[in-house]
Amino acid sequence: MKVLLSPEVGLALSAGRPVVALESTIIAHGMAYPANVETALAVEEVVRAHGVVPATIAVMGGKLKAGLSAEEIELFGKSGPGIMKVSVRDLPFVAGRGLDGATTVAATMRIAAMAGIPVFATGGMGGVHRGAGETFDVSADLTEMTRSNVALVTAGAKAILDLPLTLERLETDGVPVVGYRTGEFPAFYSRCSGLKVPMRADSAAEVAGIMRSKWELGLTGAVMVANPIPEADEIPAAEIEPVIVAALAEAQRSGIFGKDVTPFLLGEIVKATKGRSLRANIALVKNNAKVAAEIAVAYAAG
Ligand code: PSU
Ligand code: MN
Repeated sequence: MKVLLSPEVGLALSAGRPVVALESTIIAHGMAYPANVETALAVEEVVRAHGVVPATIAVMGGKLKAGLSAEEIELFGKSGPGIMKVSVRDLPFVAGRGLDGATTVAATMRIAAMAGIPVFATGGMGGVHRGAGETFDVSADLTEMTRSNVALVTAGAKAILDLPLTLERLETDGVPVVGYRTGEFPAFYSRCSGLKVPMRADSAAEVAGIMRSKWELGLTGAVMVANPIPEADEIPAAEIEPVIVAALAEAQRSGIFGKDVTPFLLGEIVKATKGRSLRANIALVKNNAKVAAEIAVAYAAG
């Protein structure tokens, strides 16, 4: 099955010009309307400001699409949870049934790799959930990191997760975790987690070099670029941690499990912080888009 490219994305790819992939679960399930649509459009503008073409990825009418129009982004944002959250395991279902789907990091990575888009910006990727020893809840984002040749720019991993176990899993899976201008693994809302990254890069060109080397070595899978939230927008870990603990308890009380866990927790945290976590989330996504655009330029320059 081929990926349906928008004319702009198709032209850029065939000319070897830089493109950055963006996901759609964050639009439909990660934020509420209208902040979700405003953020998605603003993130595309950040990418364009670097002379790079944004390719927001989703499934529409069963077709895998790279490059959505503003109207299509509006549709995903307005429909919100009414659109299916589609990870890799769900792709055959939405494609086979001709349905719409908002793609997670995992599904977006796969479609980006199929389309030949080597750089992808998200907010914070999924990982090993707290209590995974009991629930087995480990995001398919991690599995896909071993399969798709894409550099993923992410603000570490979401603080709602078990970050030490997430890093252990990435090590086992052979995924380079590159701290971008930092020696510390960022924790989504916070710049610091108390955990070290195994390697760092201080420029987009250095990241591009690591990507090229990984794939020239014949190693399959992603390079993770761990990019901390800007200082002005961060919520210190000590402040957000009790909010996360309360949200996790509420999820358990409400019997939330499976794919609903992450959207539920993010929503609870926005309510409890009166929107401060939403502002942090928006700031870190834009910051990831900026770094992704710089990496895409450096990678395309070869
Ligand atoms: N980053 C954000 N907000 C989000 C996500 C990432 O700032 O909502 C989404 C991504 O689509 C990611 C998903 O793949 O959360 C993780 O979901 P799960 O834990 O169910 O794998
Ligand atoms: Mn899960």
